[in-house]
Amino acid sequence: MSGRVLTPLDVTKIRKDFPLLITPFHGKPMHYLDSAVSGQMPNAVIERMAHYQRFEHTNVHRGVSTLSQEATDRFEEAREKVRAFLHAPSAKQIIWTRGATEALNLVAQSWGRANIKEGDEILLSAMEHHSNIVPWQMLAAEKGASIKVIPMDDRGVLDLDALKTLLTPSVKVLGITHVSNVLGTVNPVKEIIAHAHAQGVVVVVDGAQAVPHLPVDVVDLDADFYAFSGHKLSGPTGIGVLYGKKELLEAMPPWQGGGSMILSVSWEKTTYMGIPGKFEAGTPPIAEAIGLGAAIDYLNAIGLDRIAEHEHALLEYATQELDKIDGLRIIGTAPGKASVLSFVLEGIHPHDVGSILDHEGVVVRAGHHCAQPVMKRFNIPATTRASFAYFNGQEDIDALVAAIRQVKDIFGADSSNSAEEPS
Ligand code: C6P
Repeated sequence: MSGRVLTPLDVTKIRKDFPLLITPFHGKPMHYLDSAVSGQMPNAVIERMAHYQRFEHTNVHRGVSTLSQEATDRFEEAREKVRAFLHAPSAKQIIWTRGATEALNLVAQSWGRANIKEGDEILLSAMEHHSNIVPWQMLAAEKGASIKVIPMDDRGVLDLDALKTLLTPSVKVLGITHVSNVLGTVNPVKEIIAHAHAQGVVVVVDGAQAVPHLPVDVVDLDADFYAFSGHKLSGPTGIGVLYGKKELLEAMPPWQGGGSMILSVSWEKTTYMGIPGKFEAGTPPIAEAIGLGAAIDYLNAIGLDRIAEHEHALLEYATQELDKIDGLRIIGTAPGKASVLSFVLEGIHPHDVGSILDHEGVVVRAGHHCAQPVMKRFNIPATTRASFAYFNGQEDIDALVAAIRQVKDIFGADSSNSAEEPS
């Protein structure tokens, strides 16, 4: 074991805010290394949501009751917290969605249907999550458009020269993940957006894996759209965000119809609210939005820069320790990665690795991570992925390394009994 990893955060203190993390798991200490699949919520978030449910709950933007007005105020305060978190110019540019997936579908269905036509091209990076592939494929099939892919090298670094060549006049939109959920690559989105804008191409950034790990300024990035999920940001499931540039959002048609998003409805004609209301049909996830606001307060109190520094130190330590294990190959070695560490063990299926780690109290994800084209690019069926958060410490990584060594002992030299990938 190496010496103590020096980081700016007091992990022992932070963990007291997470009952799950200090509760034994399979009779062993819990080592939660799966924040990329979903973060854990601190007590402050859980309690804020419970308080809303117990004492403040009703519907929002409906009626004149004091209760409704106060719930609306809390709901809109949460929107303002997201605005400040993303450094967006106006809270009107923050649209509530169910998650990153719904936010990306909103862009494809609303902006895409209005702006993509036959023969157009949609440019995506080779490391997109299915959420930033499938909505565009559906749109392309509907419109007779086509998809082109920006390649990456064996480290998981995008080929920016290829990007420049691919940015032809037929390209109308570029979808790019800020941070890869498999490789941990932090893409130079500001530079990529500048190249795209030089050709008049609209850029949709999938920020699902970025916002938990690095401060984001959508104005500085000049992103046209930026999407993320609350549950990867220490908030609850069921809430997500789409940020969009004002002029784009205003020009876009609504994508779902119903209550709340209208100004007036008659049999002859319906008129719609302005932004953000026109994109928020029906009763929204109110407690979840307020919970996300509480999560942002919690993270701000720790400090986003300190979180990034902490996770960087953990990632470096984990990389160094995993590199020492014979037969282990890290998938994704781009410089300046964020806190995701995918790996494969020679001759042992990632599902077997994940299961054995689980019994040792080490929670990781094994599979294709909803990024099958990335698996194909690296010619592997799956990876085991450890992902780090501000509540992880050196002991979590030491437990990971010890459990991987145990996997190797169990399988020994003979790995012929390794499981096949489930179909
Ligand atoms: N990735 C993972 O284990 P939703 O499901 O809408 O909250 O997030 C979708 C999504 C979009 N983009 C990226 C880059 C993501 O990583 C995810 C979710 C999880 O990697 C679950 S598949």
